[in-house]
Amino acid sequence: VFDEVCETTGVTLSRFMNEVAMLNPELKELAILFGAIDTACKAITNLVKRSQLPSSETLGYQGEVNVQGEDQKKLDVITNDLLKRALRFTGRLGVLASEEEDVPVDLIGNDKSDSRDILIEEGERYVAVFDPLDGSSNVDAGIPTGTIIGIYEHDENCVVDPDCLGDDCSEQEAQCLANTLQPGTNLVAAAYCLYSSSTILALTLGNGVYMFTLDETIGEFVLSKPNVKIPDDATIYSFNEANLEMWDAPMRKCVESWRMGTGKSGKTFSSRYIGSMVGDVHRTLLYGGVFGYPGDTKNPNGKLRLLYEGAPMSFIMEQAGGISTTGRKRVMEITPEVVHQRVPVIMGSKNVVQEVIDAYAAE
Ligand code: P6P
Repeated sequence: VFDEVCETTGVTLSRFMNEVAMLNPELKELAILFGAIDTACKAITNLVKRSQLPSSETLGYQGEVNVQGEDQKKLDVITNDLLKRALRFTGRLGVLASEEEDVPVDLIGNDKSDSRDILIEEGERYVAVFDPLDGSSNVDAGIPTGTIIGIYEHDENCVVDPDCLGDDCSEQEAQCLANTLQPGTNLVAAAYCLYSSSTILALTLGNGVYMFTLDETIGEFVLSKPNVKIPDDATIYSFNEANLEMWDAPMRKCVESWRMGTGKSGKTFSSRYIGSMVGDVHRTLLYGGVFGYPGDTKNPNGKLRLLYEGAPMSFIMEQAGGISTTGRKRVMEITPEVVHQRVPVIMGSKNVVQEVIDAYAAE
């Protein structure tokens, strides 16, 4: 039945997750989490679409700077709170980490501002890491943006006493921090939601990649592409070539060979880059090719964050039959030392990314 339902385009995301939970009882709580993600992404897509209306309250800057040192746009803050709240009220989360938070927010009694009690379940199962609105600086220009989410199993040793104080609290928070620092190979699920000409939610539970398109006439995500597989070959590369001179030599050589048609395929490539990871990765999954943000002399670890950008997107890419590497190492095998650690990412069609791996190996 799982295959039948999960191959039947048009089935809603909630029906899909219910089937998954019925056939895999141990994933019941994951299905509840995805119910919250479903709702949150519908709310975020509305906020993004309406953000350009003159009457919109969500335009412009919050007037704060986030832990990345970036000017926080109002939408960053609103979408972060929205996703945090949606996930929190499932009661299935022990800890979460977000690009907009400077330490993981422990959900056990940590935020008195919530009017309703936080449902506290013994031994919460999951840790969520997310970038609530990746590429948010593109919203004002109507360029696609996205939400990226990774879900790990939760180590129940990570408990923060709601009445803890001072050093005792920071020690407990440190324990929670350590709990979110898991390699991508520990991910039990990953998803992104693309806010573009369509709103598309792609997810993997470790058994293939499933894409759902928001049908606004019924207000539901419906299965549109079951078991997505990225083409093994294609002639599209997607990098910010302005940084080319600063890249590692093997990376530079590969892009130059693709441009000149002297790479393995013998064909010249097209360049496609929108500066919004979810949009660039989504196109790469469907059309093939390679997306990357390599390390360079200015930023040896590139720009993308390992925990809530590189690892979840690599999980989805690998589940679709692609490869995701730093050039020297599989992105999913890297254990973060700090929450906001950056990582070089080159991901896409296996025969194209293999050229990059071979070039680094030959250096
Ligand atoms: P650059 C958006 O700010 C982002 O984090 C990713 O979504 C995107 O892939 C990358 O940065 C773009 O960076 O330096 O090319 O503008």
